[in-house]
Amino acid sequence: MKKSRWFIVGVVAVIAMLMVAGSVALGNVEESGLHGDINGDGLVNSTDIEILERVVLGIADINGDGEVNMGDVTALELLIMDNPGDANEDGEINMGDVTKVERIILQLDEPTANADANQDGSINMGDVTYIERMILGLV
Ligand SMILES: [Ca+2]
Ligand SMILES: [Ca+2]
Ligand SMILES: [Ca+2]
Ligand SMILES: [Ca+2]
Repeated sequence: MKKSRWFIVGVVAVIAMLMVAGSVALGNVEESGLHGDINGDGLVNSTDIEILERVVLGIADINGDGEVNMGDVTALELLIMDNPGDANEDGEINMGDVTKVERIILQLDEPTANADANQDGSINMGDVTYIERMILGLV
């Protein structure tokens, strides 16, 4: 009776040790996952680099030439600039742009490409009205 109880204690101890060892191993995998194991297969290798490249290129390769470089910065700048009505070029069309166009008309600010909201070639009250209509969703 005494012997079998010690046997059970021994087995429980071994199982406990295995569980601890297992969780430590899992902890290591999770740790590596935080540092480059993008597909979560427990390895940090060229597959993860490929996935990361695909994600980065998908988001950041603005001009679609397969590389992320200064060309994409320029392309993104052009995209932002080619947004008639976004006079202050912050990526949004709102009352800030109305104010910006008014300031340009009053010659307080330098004209910006996007200030010609209605794209008729001049920056005037027509563009203020146009941006207000854009904000209201009328155009
Ligand atoms: Ca991996
Ligand atoms: Ca590119
Ligand atoms: Ca704006
Ligand atoms: Ca105009």
